[in-house]
Amino acid sequence: MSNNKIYVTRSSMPDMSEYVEEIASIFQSHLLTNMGPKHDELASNLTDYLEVEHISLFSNGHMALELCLQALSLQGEVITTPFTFASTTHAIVRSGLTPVFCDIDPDTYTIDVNKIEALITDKTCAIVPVHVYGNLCDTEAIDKIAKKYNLKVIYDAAHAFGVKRNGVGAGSFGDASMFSFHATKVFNTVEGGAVCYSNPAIGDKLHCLRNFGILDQETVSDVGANAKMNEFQAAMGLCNLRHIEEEIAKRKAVCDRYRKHLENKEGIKLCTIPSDVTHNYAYFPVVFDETKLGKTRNDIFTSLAKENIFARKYFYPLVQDYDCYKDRYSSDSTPTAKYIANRVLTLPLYADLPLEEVDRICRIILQA
Ligand code: T4K
Repeated sequence: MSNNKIYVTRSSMPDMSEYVEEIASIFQSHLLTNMGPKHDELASNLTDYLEVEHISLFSNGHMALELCLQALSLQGEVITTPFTFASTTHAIVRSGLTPVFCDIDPDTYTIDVNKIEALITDKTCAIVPVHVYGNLCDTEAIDKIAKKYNLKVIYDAAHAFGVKRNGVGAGSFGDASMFSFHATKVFNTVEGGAVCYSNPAIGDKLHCLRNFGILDQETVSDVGANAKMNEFQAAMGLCNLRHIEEEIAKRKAVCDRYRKHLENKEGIKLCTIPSDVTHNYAYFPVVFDETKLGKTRNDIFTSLAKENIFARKYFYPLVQDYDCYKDRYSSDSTPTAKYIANRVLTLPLYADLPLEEVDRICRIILQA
């Protein structure tokens, strides 16, 4: 057994010297936070990179999503999926809204657009779909439904940094999209997040909400929070953004290697990337069918862990089964999500994961 522990991911970081150079001016200016020059430079660079009209930066993705829901002054029910990280549902609930869970598509694991309309009531105000693993939702179908029923659409694009369909970036769909820049993401600012939108009025509200609802020194208009991205976070972002193409290319090489070993194997299902999509290779999810393999996902998880390889069951359990929600919801209402959550493993994936380790991981999986 190798003593080297391999985790599901490992944060990408610039050379220390690059970061030190980037933060030198912060030591001169003593401007550490509250939308300083690094923050503004990063916002501008990200607007260009993501090809979006407007962007607001936040201390983390969760606060970005939560404050975005508040900025849109929503009330009532929000249709979303349970196959996601805790943040998506928590942001809805913490904003005083009621999540209504829709099942997922069996191939992309994003919201099943054929099941949305049946969940719409006179209380529905919005849809919060998730581009899970960087797989884009069926944005066209969602758009049609939203227009028909006059609903807002806020995408949880936490995983979709840099993903495009037909050249259109993930930040351009719906009323707004939230990205996460957490340490575990394709692009990180240590912690961080953003909301992209085309209506500048959303930006005015977001800027106010992320800074305690303060409009100016003598006016507090909203019950806001503190969700500002600080200068050291922004500096990390400026460095990491310079290397983003190399980061994504290296991740692609890791994914290609996984595919070479695991594609077309009985009982093993991989996500396919549509030809019109430019992906970011954020995650490598694999669904294991125990009826064909004779082994469960948990058996494979354990076989890997015995070799110091720590894959993750993203996203198990489903949100409805969390202690804080299970009294109100049942995961039986979303059978496809339940099926996938019980069988999926996301395999280790990061830019500098040696390809020989990918070979070893696949050997263990195939032997199991
Ligand atoms: N929506 C969705 C769909 C999301 O997936 C997330 C976050 C959000 C919203 C909210 O965005 P943020 O508020 O986080 O910006 C991790 C991340 O903490 C979380 O950001 C992410 N989703 C989620 C899918 O994964 P955990 O609890 O699994 O993290 P943890 O600490 O177990 O880390 C996983 C592995 O990453 C570690 O084994 C090693 C590696 N790692 C971790 C950290 C913290 C590093 O290499 N460096 C690090 O600094 O949630």
